[in-house]
Amino acid sequence: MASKTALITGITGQDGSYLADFLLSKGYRVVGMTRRSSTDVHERIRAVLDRIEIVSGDLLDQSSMTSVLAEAQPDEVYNLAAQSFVPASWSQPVLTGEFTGLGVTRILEAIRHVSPKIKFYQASSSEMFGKVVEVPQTERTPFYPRSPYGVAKAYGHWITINYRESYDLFATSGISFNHESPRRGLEFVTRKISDAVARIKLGMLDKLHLGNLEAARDWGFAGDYVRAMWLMLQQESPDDYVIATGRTHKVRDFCKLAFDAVDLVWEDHVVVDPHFYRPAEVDHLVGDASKIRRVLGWQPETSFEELVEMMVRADLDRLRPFALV
Ligand code: NDP
Ligand code: GDR
Repeated sequence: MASKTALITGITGQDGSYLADFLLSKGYRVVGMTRRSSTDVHERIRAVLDRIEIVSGDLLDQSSMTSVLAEAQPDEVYNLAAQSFVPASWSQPVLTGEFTGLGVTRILEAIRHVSPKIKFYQASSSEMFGKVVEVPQTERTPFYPRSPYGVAKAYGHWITINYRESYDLFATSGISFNHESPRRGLEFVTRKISDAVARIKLGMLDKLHLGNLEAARDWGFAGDYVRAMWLMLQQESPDDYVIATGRTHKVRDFCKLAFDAVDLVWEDHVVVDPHFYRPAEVDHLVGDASKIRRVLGWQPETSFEELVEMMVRADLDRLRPFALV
């Protein structure tokens, strides 16, 4: 059987890089869409660059989306591209709506016109639950987003369902809770902590400034979550699934484990800085992933403790060559 072709938007991001690794291991032809940049943005996919194809397109540009699909002729499209940093969505609310919300419609329109047989995955988010209406959250929990990002994702989620129902597209939405890795962007709290812990251990930094230490999240490992995305597109019919571990931890728990991993005491180094507080916080986000466990047989394989350890070790290895001592 000929190998399948997957198009990944957001391939230069955390999830895009793990998904590219995963699909290559399954024998896929992988095409990644990137937007033009004056600098090199391929750091996370450097190891696989010679095994994937890169095409140029932007979620803001309808005709580029159509051209990318016509050129790549994919069987599956994974829409991972977005403005994904929640605080930036307050400073750039309109742009976030354009990328993260309307961008989904642009891809769906391109699919409808170029090849309606394409299977489509939309990266929806637990941020849609925001000021939660029930705990834990399932596929049927009503949304109450608390940031322009969450509002844009809710639009992307519903337009995916609307195109499935209106045009009979194989369009699915994975409602992912937070997932992290050594490839996580440095501005997100987990990576900010693991990077700082490594710097402090290596004598390159003394203090780590954080915002709300009581904030809690359902944190999993990105490598486990891209497997769930793929599984969703291997089914007979499209459906939506919550992807989560079902366990939450506070930012202070992450700090403690991360500093423990290098035999340091977190209270000696962490400074609470109101600068990192948000205009509105989300409440008790914790996912009920029983549907994806039951229907697709998916479950996370990496524990919270293993994740923290993995991230701290990776940052230590990365930074050690730059340490003075
Ligand atoms: P990242 O921020 O690491 O990656 C985002 C990607 O989107 C980058 O490749 C970026 O490209 C690309 N991008 C941004 N704007 C555009 C645009 N206008 N046109 C084309 N590409 C663009 O995110 P993650 O990998 O962590 O997340 C992947 C997706 O999953 C996102 O949609 C995110 O909102 C969603 N999500 C993530 C969760 C998580 O915990 N990680 C949880 C729930 C949902 P560039 O390199 O050029 O900036
Ligand atoms: P989140 O991730 O907003 O959940 O969005 P982030 O890691 O930014 O924040 C998690 C929680 O940590 C608290 N926090 C801090 N956050 C940051 N970034 N920096 C700090 O210094 C800090 N101190 C405390 C925050 O207040 C927050 O409560 C991620 C993104 O990947 C989204 O794209 C995705 O949709 C959701 O996860 C699910």
